[in-house]
Amino acid sequence: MTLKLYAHPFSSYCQKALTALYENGTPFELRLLAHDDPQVMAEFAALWPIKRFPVLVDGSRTVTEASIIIEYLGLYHPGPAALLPANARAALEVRSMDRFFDNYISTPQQKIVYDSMRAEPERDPRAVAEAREMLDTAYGWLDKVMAGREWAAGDTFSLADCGAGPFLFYADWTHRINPAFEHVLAYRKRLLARPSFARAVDEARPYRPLFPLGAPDRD
Ligand SMILES: N[C@@H](CCC(=O)N[C@@H](CS)C(=O)NCC(=O)O)C(=O)O
Repeated sequence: MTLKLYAHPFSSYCQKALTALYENGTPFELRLLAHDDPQVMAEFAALWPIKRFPVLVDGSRTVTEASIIIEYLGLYHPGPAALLPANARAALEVRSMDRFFDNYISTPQQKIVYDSMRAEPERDPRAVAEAREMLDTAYGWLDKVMAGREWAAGDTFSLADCGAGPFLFYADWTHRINPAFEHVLAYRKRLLARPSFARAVDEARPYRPLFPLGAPDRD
């Protein structure tokens, strides 16, 4: 039975799951979440009332949360690239970096973007300032870590890199990475050159005008 991914190509969390699927050449059907397709939107809402995407459907099983989708794929549809090491101690480092990118890069980045989409009186400048501060702190911490690593958890591309690609991509568009953080910038470049993530970025190009802060003319 074909795997179905309810997703949108411009979404960072969907790109995280897509990168994992592309790393392993895993076949799937994209159920494109588009407001002019009420059938897909209704299927999605019925599957996951929380309405956050991506969502993976494998037969009668519904899998939510990008990290869990990637772990699920490794367990039930493994390919040549193990995105989570079999060794539990090595896996802990991968999961720890995955949490870092999710909580301290993506979460503040989304906060800034979502705030910009609100009407002026509903905006929260203090929360936005804190989110920008968090991004600067996170970039600084990551710069030290990446000084000695090729990929997020070491020498091998992993689950953590699947999230790092889209999250650093949009974080830099949202709150520019200071050029002094050369290791973060070099890592972001390596991610953009990785064929799996490069494909996700290319597929999302037509949607760049949707970026609420205005997409920069790069990447
Ligand atoms: N914790 C979820 C987060 C997913 C998420 O925030 N997805 C965004 C798209 S990038 C979304 O569903 N946005 C819709 C909304 O906020 O209403 C995961 O890891 O998959």
